[in-house]
Amino acid sequence: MRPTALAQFRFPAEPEQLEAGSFAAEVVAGLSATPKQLPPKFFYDSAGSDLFERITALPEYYPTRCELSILREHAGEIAALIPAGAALIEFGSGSSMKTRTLLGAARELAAYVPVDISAEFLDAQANNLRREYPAIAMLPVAADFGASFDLPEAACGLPRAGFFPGSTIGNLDPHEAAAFLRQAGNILGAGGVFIVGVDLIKDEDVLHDAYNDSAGVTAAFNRNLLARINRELGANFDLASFEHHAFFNRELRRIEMHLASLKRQRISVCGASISFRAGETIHTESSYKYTVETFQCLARGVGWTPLTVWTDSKKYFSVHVLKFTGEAVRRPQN
Ligand code: SAH
Ligand code: AVI
Repeated sequence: MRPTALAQFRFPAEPEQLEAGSFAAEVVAGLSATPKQLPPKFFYDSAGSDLFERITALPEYYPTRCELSILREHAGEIAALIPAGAALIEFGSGSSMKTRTLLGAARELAAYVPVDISAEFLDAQANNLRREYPAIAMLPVAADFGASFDLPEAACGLPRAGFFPGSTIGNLDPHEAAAFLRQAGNILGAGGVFIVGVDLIKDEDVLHDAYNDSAGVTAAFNRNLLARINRELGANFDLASFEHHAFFNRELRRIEMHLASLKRQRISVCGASISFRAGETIHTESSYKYTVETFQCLARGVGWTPLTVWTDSKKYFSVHVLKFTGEAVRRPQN
């Protein structure tokens, strides 16, 4: 448990006394809202990152296999788009498993900057990558890619290319996705190339099964959020009394994940008392699905010109190559 979390646990605070933007403040605000919701970025502590890795290997979870097949098929073309001596900046890098297809092909890459919110997991992955690719400077950044963050100094003067696989962009609401793409344009600069993986709308049974796997790993990933709140904020969630729900919301074109309370109950977290009706849910994640056209339209709206798009043989997943043709506004330190 981190010292700040321990302090909050020992000295229950009024919600307004919690540090703005902190895990504690966002959790209390999300659980006090109607309907209850928590940002999906909080899934990813070390345990959550491990569980996500297990999800990627599940037979039902097609996105990882489909995207990898596209990246393997087009690794040479993608590598050719990355300027010599560039820094490759990846947003939400996780285990960097897919990036290895590019690191192997882009021989003249100077640096790799994996950006991830899961700090311990990120550090461990960076150490593995240093051993595997000694010629590339590994410059991990533990940060929320939705907020502004500084690039490591060693990457500042280099040309840049961006990578955002996994359809992690689908975990952002469309207005957040647009704001994120705009900010990525500022980071990558005028003419910068961005490779973005985006999951496609498809048969609803395929979508449903991907988020309701028979081994229950996605359910454990979802519940880990409550376990993390217990661990770090001293809350008293009884995990067995919350059920994993995941379904496709056709109107909004998104999978929604929820945790549903199986009974009427009250929990306490950071001095706040949160009551649940039987059946009431916490909305923990949306995973938006796009068509090639709806994603390109979103990107165009914030200054990106689509150059190429590839899909896998089943047309389940897409990998887009975008070029920033909007006006870049660079922060002084970057
Ligand atoms: N890119 C990998 C991992 C995808 S899982 C792949 O395609 O397999 C999503 C990753 O994004 C996780 O590693 C998670 O820790 C990270 N992440 C999610 N929200 C984030 C945020 N707001 N800021 C930084 N990293 C985030
Ligand atoms: C990281 N992200 C794109 C995954 C997704 O499919 O939305 C996270 C995930 N949630 C449940 N399973 C996987």
